[in-house]
Amino acid sequence: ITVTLELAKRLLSAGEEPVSGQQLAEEFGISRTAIWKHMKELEEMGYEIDSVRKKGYRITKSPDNLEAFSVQNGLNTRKIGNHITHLEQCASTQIVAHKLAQEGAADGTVVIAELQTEGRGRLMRKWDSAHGKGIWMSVILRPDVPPHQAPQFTLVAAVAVVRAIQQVTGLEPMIKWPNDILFGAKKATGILTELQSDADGIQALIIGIGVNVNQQLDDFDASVQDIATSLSLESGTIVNRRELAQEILRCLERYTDMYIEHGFSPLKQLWEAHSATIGKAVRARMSKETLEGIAEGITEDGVLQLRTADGKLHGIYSADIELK
Ligand code: BTX
Repeated sequence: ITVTLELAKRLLSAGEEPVSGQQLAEEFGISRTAIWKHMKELEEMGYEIDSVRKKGYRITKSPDNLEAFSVQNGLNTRKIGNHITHLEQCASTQIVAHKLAQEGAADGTVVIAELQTEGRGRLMRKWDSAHGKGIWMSVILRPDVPPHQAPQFTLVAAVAVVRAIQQVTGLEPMIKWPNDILFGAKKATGILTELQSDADGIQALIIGIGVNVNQQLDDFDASVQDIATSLSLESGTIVNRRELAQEILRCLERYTDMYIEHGFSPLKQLWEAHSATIGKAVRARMSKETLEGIAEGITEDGVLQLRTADGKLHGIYSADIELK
């Protein structure tokens, strides 16, 4: 299987240009018949291959998977996605990414899984991650910022994901503070930022992004069918996960760079432009109390400003928000 995938990688990197069977046979040190057999295997895996007589082979269409090399092909980022670990299945990409980060994985390393058996949300809640239907990925960043700025990365990531969804699908999702991306009242994406830090500051940020892409209603766990939606349900078409994953990585690089260089102000504006929360009457459930009021905005630190009926302005650092 590895040789087969290496061949796919080789052909994809040649783009439109066919590569001859003879040349591939020489490069891989195998016979032309073996090359031909690998091509048949690629076709079974969902690749469409054009074999041009005398000239060679060319991939005209890749299957909808998130193999490292197919996500990297044409990605054109500086660092995010330079290293990608793609897994058919894992408990949670967050767990894998934490481990890789501890072992010294480079800034911008990405972990992607086709299936998560124990995908997680905030506060140890579950994230339903159907096989091959979504983008379940964790991105390791090593920004040189103090730990108290970590929560802002959730907001930056939300802007990146919304812009990528708009770009690839034309849909217009909204952001609900701090980490949900919605269509109407239904959640299409969750973002979870976790931190590895020590006395010297942030060692690594692990940004977990879960996007419901091609689920139909019955692909969701019964417990979330009423509150979840997917890009396919919203658009009525099948969305190319690879293109979307690539665009998310590009946007994540663009907006985290912007944040590190220029601070939160330009991102605050972008965030507010896509916000489903600002100006709305909301209920904020926190661990100790629940407040109701109007969400007036977010501060430069990403803290939600909630004005209660008695006129007081409250800074909300962490809560579940319900739109009333
Ligand atoms: P959250 O705590 O804000 O949301 C979790 C809640 O969302 C659940 O309690 C459930 O009600 C609902 N929910 C669960 N699964 C889905 C779903 N597929 N679609 C819509 N609603 C759902 C949000 O946490 C952060 C989720 C991050 C997920 C990514 S996936 C890649 C990475 N790995 C991992 O384990 N988590 C992150």
